Amino acid sequence: MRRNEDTPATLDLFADDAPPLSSTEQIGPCSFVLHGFALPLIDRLLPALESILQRAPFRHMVTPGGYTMSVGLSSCGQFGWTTDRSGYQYTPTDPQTGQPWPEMPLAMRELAQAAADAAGFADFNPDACLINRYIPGAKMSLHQDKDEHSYQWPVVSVSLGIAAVFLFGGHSRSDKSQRIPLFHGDVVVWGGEDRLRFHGVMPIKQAVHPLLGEQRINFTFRKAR
Ligand code: MD3
Ligand code: FE
Repeated sequence: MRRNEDTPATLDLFADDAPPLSSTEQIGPCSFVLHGFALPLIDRLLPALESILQRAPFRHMVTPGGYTMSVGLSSCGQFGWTTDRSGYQYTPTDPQTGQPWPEMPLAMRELAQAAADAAGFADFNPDACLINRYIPGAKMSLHQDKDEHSYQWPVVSVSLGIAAVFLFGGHSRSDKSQRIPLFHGDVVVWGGEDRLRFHGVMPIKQAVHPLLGEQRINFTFRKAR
């Protein structure tokens, strides 16, 4: 079976074009896809996610330009990423409850550190994890991640649930983007000269994942301060 746009996004381990269950693919000078890297931790990650969402449910934030994001957002860790009409910022509390963001669960911190290590970035200690929820049709337009105090640390992203096509662009918005399919359990590490590259997510295709249903969840670990 070929994995194409119309194929349900359950990972076919026997497809001719399937990545090996666990392997590293270099997609930029300082960027690596660690295929399946999160799978051994999945039994710890899903309950951790549930408990975060009880205290900080997904919400659709408004951009400074007045658009409501199609992606639902939550956060955990010392800082959470937020947007409203006044701009983007990392905040120590959830603006919806006034409470601190839920703590970053150990399984999540360990995963982010291990992935950064595996990609050659030692001592990554994220203080923020943005949690994005995509339902079919949701997308993220090309942008740069520029709200962190320092760009010396990598960003680690974990994909769970239905598949996505990630757009990995260049240093100008108009540079051509590579399309990189991301599946349940894939982890991507971006650092060094790739840290400020434009990136986005194509509209998510309808599919059902056996564990997560009709959704894609993405964790993005960062050092905000
Ligand atoms: C490449 N999220 O939340 S994670 C975001 O799949 C975001 O939800 C996407 O872009 C998602 O800001 C992609 C991957 C990612 C995050 C940061 C990057 C890729 C990056 C920074 C530089 C280059
Ligand atoms: Fe981003």
